[in-house]
Amino acid sequence: MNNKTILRKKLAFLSGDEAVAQGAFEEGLKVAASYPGTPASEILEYLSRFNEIDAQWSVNEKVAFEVALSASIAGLRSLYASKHVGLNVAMDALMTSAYIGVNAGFVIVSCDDPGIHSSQNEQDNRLLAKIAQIPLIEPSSPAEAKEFVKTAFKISEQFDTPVMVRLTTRIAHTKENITLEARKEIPNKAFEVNIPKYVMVPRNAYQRHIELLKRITKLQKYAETTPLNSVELNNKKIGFITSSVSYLYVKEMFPDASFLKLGLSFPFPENKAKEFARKIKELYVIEELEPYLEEQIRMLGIKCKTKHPSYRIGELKPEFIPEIVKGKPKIEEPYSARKPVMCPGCPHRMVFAVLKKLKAVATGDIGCYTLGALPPLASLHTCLCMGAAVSFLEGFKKGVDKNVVAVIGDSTFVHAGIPALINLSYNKTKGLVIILDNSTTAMTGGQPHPATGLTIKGQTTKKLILEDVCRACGVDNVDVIDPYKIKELEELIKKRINEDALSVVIARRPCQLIAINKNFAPSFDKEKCKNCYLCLSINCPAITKLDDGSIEINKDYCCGCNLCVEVCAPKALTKNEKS
Ligand SMILES: Cc1ncc(C[n+]2csc(CCOP(=O)(O)OP(=O)(O)O)c2C)c(N)n1
Repeated sequence: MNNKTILRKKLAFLSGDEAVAQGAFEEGLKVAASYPGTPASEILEYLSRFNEIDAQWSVNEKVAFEVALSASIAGLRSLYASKHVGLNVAMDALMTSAYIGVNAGFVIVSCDDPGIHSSQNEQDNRLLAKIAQIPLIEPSSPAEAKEFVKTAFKISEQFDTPVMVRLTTRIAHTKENITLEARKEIPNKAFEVNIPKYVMVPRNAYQRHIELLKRITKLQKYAETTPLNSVELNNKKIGFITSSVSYLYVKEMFPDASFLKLGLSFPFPENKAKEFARKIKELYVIEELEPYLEEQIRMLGIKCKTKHPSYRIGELKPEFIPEIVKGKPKIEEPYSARKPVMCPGCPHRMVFAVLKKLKAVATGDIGCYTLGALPPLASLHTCLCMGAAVSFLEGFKKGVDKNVVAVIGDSTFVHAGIPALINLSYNKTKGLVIILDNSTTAMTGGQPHPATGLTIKGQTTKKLILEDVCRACGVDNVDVIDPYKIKELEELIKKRINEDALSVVIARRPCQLIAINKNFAPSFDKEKCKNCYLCLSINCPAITKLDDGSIEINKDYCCGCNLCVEVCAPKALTKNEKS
């Protein structure tokens, strides 16, 4: 898409992620780097459409952060985006980036996931901005996200600092009509050698720490006057200090109240908060997750009412606000989400069926295959963070004697599994790692990664050969197998799992969502069916048990992988050549 096409449209219905990307594009962004993760993935996907922007999926968030930061130092406006936990991976770079500062504007977009819709935890990254001592911008809506990201670039250049723009799932994925504007072409800045600024050896870093605190003092003054922090004086009997989507929730429930709405919440506008508090009879602080605003407000000695600690867990909802104001604890609602399940024909399914049969203990990782932990498969036994499956194998091998295996997806292996595999080899650990290679990052929507040989712009590039990587890491046996060949798969896993060697089995078959299977649903002979329910053991959503106890194959769901045919002992299910 080029700038002219966009201008003709004027208005577009954009999500918060897309609005951030659009704002950054209009503000002259040149380089963007990210690693997929919900709810942040759409930012880079949107940016990748623009010829003016060099957008890349990096191998992981640390590398993405460093690519974007270095482009800023080299003089180009740049942006890093990730989900909240992605920033943990980039934390080492983040902390010292505050010391180094920037050259051209550098914006960090963190998309947090209150309520844990699709994450391993629900950490509140506002705290990370404070720890790193970088300005924190909190939009409340997609339209604000677009405007605020522009201000973020200006703050970054004015104060020589990385700036964090923090969204949450509700803002990232809510859609709103957004006005599209022309892109500003911002000239690149020249890179000037400045060793005391850019080389963080102890003496320089000490000096830069002093500079960092001076910068925070200046930003503190800015926070008092910027329109990002706005006061709405209405009914002074009740007032709220709030930020992010919480502002909209409170406004909906208490439209006549007074507000101090914080769009720049670190550094905290202390005087503005004190002045607001003086005018308000009953003051409340409303925020999602951690008591981040609350702590800063209490430190100023401002009297305020805050939420019951039970609201630190999960998302806020508008209907919670009156309850919070009444000082009531949260009433947990029953969890009613759809039960997640691997897709029909998912190539991961049979690996877990085999591991279950072998009663293996599987250290697991993050991806679609984490669903192997759910019954009836229930054969993935740990999941901590990306890459941990491989390092966990090492610890488990020290305690659990036999039948231990690590399972990890291809994208996750490239992200964080490779150093852990080198560690296994270096520390002489023997054991089996299974790489579930479905040739995509399926969990987050099917993004390419280095082992797919494709870039985000759909161009072919050098393809990382996983077999070669494993051998180079010091693995003794590297086998590649099609996980649809169930018997061979079982034999191979049995052979390798307790061998006195370090082995990797690459179970390779593309994700069903990228390689549409044209096979037909199997034939089902009800007469032969013994209701033994072996077919249910592989947890395929196309197979259901009806109320009368009989089995039904839903031909609309079935993709014809025929894995159920393999497990059907009475041979009631048979391969079908036509529908
Ligand atoms: C630090 C971090 N970054 C990103 C994510 C988002 N995420 C979850 S699983 C996953 C990778 C899934 O791809 P793969 O390992 O190939 O498994 P698949 O889903 O394709 O089976 C990603 C990027 C995350 N949970 N944590």
